[in-house]
Amino acid sequence: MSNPLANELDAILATPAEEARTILTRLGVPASTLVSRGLACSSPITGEVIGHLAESTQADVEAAIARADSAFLEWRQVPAPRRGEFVRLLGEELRAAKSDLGRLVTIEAGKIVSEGQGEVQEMIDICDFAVGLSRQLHGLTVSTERPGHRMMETWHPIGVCGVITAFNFPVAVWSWNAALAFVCGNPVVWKPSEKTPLTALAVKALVERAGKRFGGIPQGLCEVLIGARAVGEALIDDERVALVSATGSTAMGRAAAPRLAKRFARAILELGGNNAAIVAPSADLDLALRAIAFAAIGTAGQRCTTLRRLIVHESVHDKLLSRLKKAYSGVRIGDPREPGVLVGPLIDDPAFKGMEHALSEARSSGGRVHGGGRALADRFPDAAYAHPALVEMPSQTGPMPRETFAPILYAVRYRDFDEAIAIHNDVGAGLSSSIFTTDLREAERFMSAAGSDCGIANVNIGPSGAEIGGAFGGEKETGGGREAGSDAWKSYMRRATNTVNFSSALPLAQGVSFDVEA
Ligand code: UN1
Repeated sequence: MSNPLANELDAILATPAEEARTILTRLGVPASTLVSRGLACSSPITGEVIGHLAESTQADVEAAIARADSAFLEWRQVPAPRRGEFVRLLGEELRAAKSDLGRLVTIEAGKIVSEGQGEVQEMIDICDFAVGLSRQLHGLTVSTERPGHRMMETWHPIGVCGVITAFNFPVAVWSWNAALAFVCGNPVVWKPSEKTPLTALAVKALVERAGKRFGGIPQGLCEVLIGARAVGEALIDDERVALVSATGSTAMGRAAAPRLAKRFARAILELGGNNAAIVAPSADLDLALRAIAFAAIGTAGQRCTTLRRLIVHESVHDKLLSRLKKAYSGVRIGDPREPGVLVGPLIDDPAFKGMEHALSEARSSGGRVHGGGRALADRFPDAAYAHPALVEMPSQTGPMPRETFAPILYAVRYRDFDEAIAIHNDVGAGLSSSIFTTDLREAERFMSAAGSDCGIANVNIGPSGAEIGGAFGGEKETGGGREAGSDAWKSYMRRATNTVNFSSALPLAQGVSFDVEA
C-alpha cells in the first residue's frame, strides 16, 4: 500500500548513499578513498552500498603501529595542557561538523537524527572534559616512614592505545578513549567496526584539521585501520600496543582477553549488557513508562545499555504492561532521517535473525510475545526493520538471561524486594541497571553493596543514555573496564611511585638494618 507521506519524503530525501558521499567530501575525506572493490560499506536504512574501502593489510597494520609508536616518543614529551589544546581544537572541529557527522552516523548506523546528533555531542562533551583534565593529571604525595624522605606518585603516558569499537556507537566510544588517551600523552590506533568505517574516516579527517590548526601533530598520533577480525587481532597481539580498549560482545571479549593477558597488555573491556529495571509498587508510572520506552526501544534496542529486562512488582505489573503495549504499538518505525520516526533499522539481517530466534525461544519457554517481526519489508526490501517486541515471561528463563542485540524487552513479576534483586543480579552481564521507586529505602538498597551488581545503577531514570562525566562500564561478563569520566584517565597512564631521600642518612623501611663496611 502506498503511503503518500512516505512517498513525498522519499522525493525530498537523497538516498543514504548520495548523502553519505556528499557529507564525506564536505568533512574532508577524499573521494578517492572510496574504491570499487574491497570492504563494502552500506547503509542499514536501505541496505544500499555507499562505496568500498581498501582493507588494511597486515603490512598496513604494521606500518600504522610503527608510526604510532614513534608518535608516542614525541607526544609524551608535549606538556599535558598543550596536548589538551589539541583536544580543544578537536572539540571545535566536532562542534562545527556536528550536523554532518551526526547525519553520517544516522546513515551508517541507522539511528534517528537526534540520536546521531547526540552521539556527536557526546564526543564534544568528552573533549571538553579531557581539556580540563589535561591540567589535572595529578598524583599523590604519600607520608613516608623514613625521615628526610618524600614519597609521591607520578603518572606517565602508557604508550600506543588500540581502540576497537562497535557499530552502535561508531564515533562516541572512540572519543571516550581517544580524548583521554591524547591528553594523557598517547597515540591511538583505531579499528572501527567493519559495519561503520566511514564515520571513522570522517573523524580522522577532523582530527587532521585540528592537527593543522594546532601547528602539526606527530604523524601516527591518530591511525585508523579498516577491516574485520584479523585486523583487530593484529592490534591485540602487537607488543607495541600497550593498551587495548575494546567494545563489543562478551564473545569478542572472551577471545581478546586471554590474548592481551598473555602479553600483559592493559585491557579495557566494555562488553555485553543485559540491563534490567525494577519497577516497584510506589513507582511513578508515567515517568517509568517514558523512561522504559526510550531505554528499550531507542536506538532500535542496539545500545549496550539498552533495557532488556523488566522486573515488575505484581501490584503494578498489569497496569504497566498494558500501557507499554499501547506505547509499543504506536511507535513509528521508519527511515531514521524522517521526523517523527523513533525506531530505525537493525544494523543488518543477521541482527534481525537473532531477534527472531530469541523470540521463538521465548515462545517455547512460555513467553507471550507482543510485537516483533519484520517491518516495512515492502518499502525497504534490503534492510532489516523490526517491530520492537515486548515479551511477558513466566520467569527469567529461555533467552532472557542473555543479551540479544535487538529491541526485545522481557518482563517478569516479583513479590518481594529481595526476590527482585536476586532476579536482577542473576545474569552473566553487569553493565547498567535501574529502579523505579519513590521509596527511599528501596532506592538506597538498590544502590548499596547488597543491591545491583552493575557498573551503573540508576534511580528513576532508565539504564541507557549515560553522560560522560561518570566512568562508564560494568562488571562480570561486561568485562570490568571503565571509560570516559571520573578517574578513568588513570587507565591510560602508568603510575610510578617515587621515593626521594633528601637527607644524608639512609634509613631503611620496616626498620631493616643493613650496614656494610665501606
Ligand atoms: C554503547 O552502547 O556501547 O549510556 C554505549 C549510553 C551511551 C553509551 C552507550 N552514552 O547509552
